[in-house]
Amino acid sequence: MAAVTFYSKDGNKMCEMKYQSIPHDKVDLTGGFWAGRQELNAHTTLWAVRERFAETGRFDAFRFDWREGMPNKPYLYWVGDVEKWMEAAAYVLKREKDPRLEEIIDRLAERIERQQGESGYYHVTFSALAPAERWTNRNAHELYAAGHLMEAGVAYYEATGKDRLLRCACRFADEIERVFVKDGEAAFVTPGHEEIELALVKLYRCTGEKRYLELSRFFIDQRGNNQKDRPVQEWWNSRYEQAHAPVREQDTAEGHAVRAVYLYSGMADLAFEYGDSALKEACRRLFRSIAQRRMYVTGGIGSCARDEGFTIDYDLPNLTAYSETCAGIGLMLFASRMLQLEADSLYADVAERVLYNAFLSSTSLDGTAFFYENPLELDPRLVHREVFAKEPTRMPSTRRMKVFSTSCCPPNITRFVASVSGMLYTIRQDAEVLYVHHFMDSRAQVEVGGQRMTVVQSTAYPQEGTVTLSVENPLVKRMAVRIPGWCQEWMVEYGGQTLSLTPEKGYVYFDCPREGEPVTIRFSMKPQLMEAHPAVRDAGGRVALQRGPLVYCLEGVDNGENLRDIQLDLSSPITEEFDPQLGAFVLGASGWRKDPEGYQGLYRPAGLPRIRQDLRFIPYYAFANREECEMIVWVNI
Ligand code: FUB
Ligand code: ZN
Repeated sequence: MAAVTFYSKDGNKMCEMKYQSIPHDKVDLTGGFWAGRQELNAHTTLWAVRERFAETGRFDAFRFDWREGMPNKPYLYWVGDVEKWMEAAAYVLKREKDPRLEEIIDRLAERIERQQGESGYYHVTFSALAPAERWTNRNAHELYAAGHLMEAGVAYYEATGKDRLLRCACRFADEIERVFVKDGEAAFVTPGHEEIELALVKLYRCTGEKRYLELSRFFIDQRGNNQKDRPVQEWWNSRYEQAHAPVREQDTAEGHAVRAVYLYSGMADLAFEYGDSALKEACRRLFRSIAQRRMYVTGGIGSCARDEGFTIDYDLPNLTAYSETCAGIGLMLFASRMLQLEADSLYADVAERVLYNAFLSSTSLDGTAFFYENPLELDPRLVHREVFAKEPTRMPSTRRMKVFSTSCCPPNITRFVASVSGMLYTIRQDAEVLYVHHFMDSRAQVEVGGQRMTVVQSTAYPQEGTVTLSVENPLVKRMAVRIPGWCQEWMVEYGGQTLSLTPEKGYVYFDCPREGEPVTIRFSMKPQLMEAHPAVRDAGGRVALQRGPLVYCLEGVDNGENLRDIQLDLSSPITEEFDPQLGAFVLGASGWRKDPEGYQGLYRPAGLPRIRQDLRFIPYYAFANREECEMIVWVNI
């Protein structure tokens, strides 16, 4: 049996078994839920983000002609926002030609090349407005923007074969190597906001230039390990940027959540490339710190708005949940990389939880507006309150917005949706096993030893739990299919028989089906009540409803005011009804609430009869698409 050719030459040298993702451009989404989302993303979301970015001056910033007194002063993150958009556009271009997109990117690439000058340095704020301040401020996002330039350059080259943007990225990487490694000229050693670490690995895999991989390792090894780096803000300690200890010694996910998961993704990449077991172990601990103690039932992470960060174990407040969209995306990136280090369904279970809940909720159903924060409870009365205190507790927005002043999330969403099919499969290094991590109606081309096998998934997941897998030209010995952590009943059928299988670390293994003889997997989608660990204060005495991977919520528009007062009747049957407008099942149940009649004031003796109420649950991802109203995930019992 031929082995898989790994991304890097070193990948094949490792003694521990490794797994490689089947890239998104080899996995076409052919129908169903995700093909629809990708279509909306390519034709609506990508352009909506482009228009908002144009209106707010983000594209013009690349002209370097902003002067004091003009509107739209270029801000530090802007270059990264546009570079993420370019990456998204490149992924769309991989699937369909669009000269308009190429024109936009080609123009930007020409400008970048021209403005880079001799040095290769590039940043819309510092190159044009404050050249003397280059590399003086660790929190200035220069390396973050460089990372996004690298990701965009690689994506555009792979989509079109045009290498101008990629060459710009390489020249910048060379300059960064000079400044940080060779000359040590910068006022700091590691970036305040991680991103460049994982981007340099991509640049290395694309160009084969080992110096880029080593530069990534330099930044990872130096974090929390040198005297020159200072906390990025005086009032934050070094946990904020994950520099409280050398990365191999870190046990808990700390600080700014987006920074953290971008770092951990880079660490996992390096563990893969170098076979670094200490890094891999640190990644395993950090992933479990998130998944087992610091993640919402929706998969959202980073519960505190003040520093956009993690706090302590089980501190997962609902109303003030931050759960930034980019943090959810970063967690999925981290999870996908962990699946290249070991076949454990924990990673895909977490990625799926984020994908169908905290990530999907970020985008309006029409694809044009976005949540930055994804809370688990909303009360417009609190969000809009006018109080005397200067800074009352921050409440997440009740409505999605078209653009933000810090608009990192929208382009991140569009690049992620455009490349989501890259999460579906990994193949074991010895090409013996193909792993199926996620279920989307799709057709994948898997290359093994110069030959090609096709894997077709037919499914209406996540609405229905049946997945049919067929293989053309089988080249692997076995397949391994994830049994989702939420699934209590499942079966695998082949050749008219139900196979007797026992999951190993969440996967069932069976012989690769012969051509023309599909395997059918059936997951029971029966709605389930979920409860949280007793230490999660805001879920105490409450349950959440889940059907398949989708977490549900109650909205005021269906269920009236004061959702916190509602009590679910656990003995009531849960009904399922397909709602064509939502494209999803809505769930019905019965409960009670206090009768508001008869209150003289705030309080009265308890024990008066409650009134019955029919309850209507919708998928969490669909909340806030109708009128502004309350929303709640964890419901009293
Ligand atoms: O700093 C760039 C982006 O802005 C971060 O990733 C987000 O969390 C927000 O702080
Ligand atoms: Zn964001």
